Amino acid sequence: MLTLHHLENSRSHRILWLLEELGVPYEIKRYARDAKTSLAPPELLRVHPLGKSPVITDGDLTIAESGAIVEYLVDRYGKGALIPPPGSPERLRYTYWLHFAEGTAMPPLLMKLVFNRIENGPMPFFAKPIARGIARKVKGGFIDPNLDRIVAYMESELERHAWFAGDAFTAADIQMSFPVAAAIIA
Ligand SMILES: N[C@@H](CCC(=O)N[C@@H](CS)C(=O)NCC(=O)O)C(=O)O
Repeated sequence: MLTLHHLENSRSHRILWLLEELGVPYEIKRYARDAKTSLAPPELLRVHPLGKSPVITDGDLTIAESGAIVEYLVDRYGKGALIPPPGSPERLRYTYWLHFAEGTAMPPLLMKLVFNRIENGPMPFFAKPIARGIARKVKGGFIDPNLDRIVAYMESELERHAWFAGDAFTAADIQMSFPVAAAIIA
């Protein structure tokens, strides 16, 4: 039985969604984040050396990295579903957005989360003005302009096509759902 090692409030939701779309039987093992640090619990380190989620186990295989998991599931269980035909322009767009999600969109979104925490998190009063000054400078000078461009690009592409890869819903839309949701609250 395929097992999804699922961390609450995480990228793992995409894999849950994909498994449901594909109708693959699976079991789910849930992990809670540390209440203070939001980090994954150490039990996940027993599944994969990086201790992050999503990660799946399927027979002897352990597969981490959501893009790799999406590729594996679509290839192994999809029977051609949720992926455009090989050689089509849509297939190239599918591959592009599958990688774009973690390669281009998530890094500045994660940086924004970290610098928001630095700006608003608790710290000794004398360090606050310095920390806030640095956080605002990094956000204003680097993170926000990058994010604005990324979001404008995603929007312009979705004005031209109903879905990221073209006219049909694919696994690339599932992969892109996390950065889209993160961009809304960033
Ligand atoms: N690029 C990886 C990122 C994996 C990742 O960072 N997952 C986060 C959850 S969204 C995590 O496990 N965080 C907890 C931790 O780092 O302790 C992927 O797409 O699978």
